[in-house]
Amino acid sequence: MLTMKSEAKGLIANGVSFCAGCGLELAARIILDVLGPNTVMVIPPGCAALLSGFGNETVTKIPGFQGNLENTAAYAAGIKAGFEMQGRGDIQVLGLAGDGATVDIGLQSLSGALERGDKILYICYDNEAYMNTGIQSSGSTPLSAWTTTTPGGKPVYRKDMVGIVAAHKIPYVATASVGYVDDFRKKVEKAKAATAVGPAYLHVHIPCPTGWGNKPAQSIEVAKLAVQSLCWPLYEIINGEEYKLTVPVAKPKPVADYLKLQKRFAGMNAQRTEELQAAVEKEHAHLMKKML
Ligand SMILES: Cc1ncc(C[n+]2csc(CCOP(=O)(O)OP(=O)(O)O)c2C)c(N)n1
Ligand code: SF4
Ligand SMILES: [Mg+2]
Repeated sequence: MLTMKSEAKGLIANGVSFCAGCGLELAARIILDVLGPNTVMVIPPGCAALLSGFGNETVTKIPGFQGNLENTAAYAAGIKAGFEMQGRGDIQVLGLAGDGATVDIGLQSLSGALERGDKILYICYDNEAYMNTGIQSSGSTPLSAWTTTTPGGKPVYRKDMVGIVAAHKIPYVATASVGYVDDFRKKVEKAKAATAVGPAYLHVHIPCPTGWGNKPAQSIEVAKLAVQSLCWPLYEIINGEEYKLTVPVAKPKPVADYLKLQKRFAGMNAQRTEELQAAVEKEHAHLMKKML
């Protein structure tokens, strides 16, 4: 294969058209760097579809398939079954889907694959809304966040998607963040290994400057603050029962520090910020009771 000097070394070429400061681009580069070329990727509509490219051009140097919003996991499971029939079960099949495609619209398909024990790796990149179609609220949009469909701030709590997946008792589940790359890479490696036995699921938090209203240069700072303020705890769950915190936060920062870098929380007053702080602490305390 002829390689241009300017070409990216990884499995995603230069020139991909994500917005400046997009956490998804970094996440996708990390994921494919760890998984390697023996991978086939299924992507539903959403921002990750940019990896498929336009027309007859693509930035992704592995085989891939863009399906529907409803059934990423079903497509991935079918492709994996086909490879296994051909004696090529070593090929990693990755479903890379947004929060809307995972938490809401593709949930039924994902649940079926997890129940069946299909040996696929499913990664949800969570930008906390339907971004590609204009920032609509999803089941993963956090309490009080502005979106075009929650102009006064989201009035209800997000779904506990990681808890829903863990309830299927699959071999490996973890949260991750592009703000903690070493932790993220290790989890992709563990998830890859777990698919020798059954399904693996990662839920990675990715800042989206376009939808969150943070400065593109501050995306990594925002991702780190989500973890340090306990809004996005980093942990893993083995076989649905062994919980392990992978990035302990000794001195949590106020949730307000995380919110103030993002315009989507600009409409919050002091009372709502306090309510959110209390809700985050309560949820975190509940999670800590499950840790080993
Ligand atoms: C059943 C169905 N409903 C709506 C759409 C339109 N649509 C395409 S991409 C998208 C947004 C998906 O959001 P998410 O999965 O969170 O990915 P993101 O755009 O945030 O990357 C929507 C609603 C669709 N393709 N299929
Ligand atoms: S809208 Fe958000 S997730 Fe989509 S490409 Fe832009 S920054 Fe990335
Ligand atoms: Mg989304």
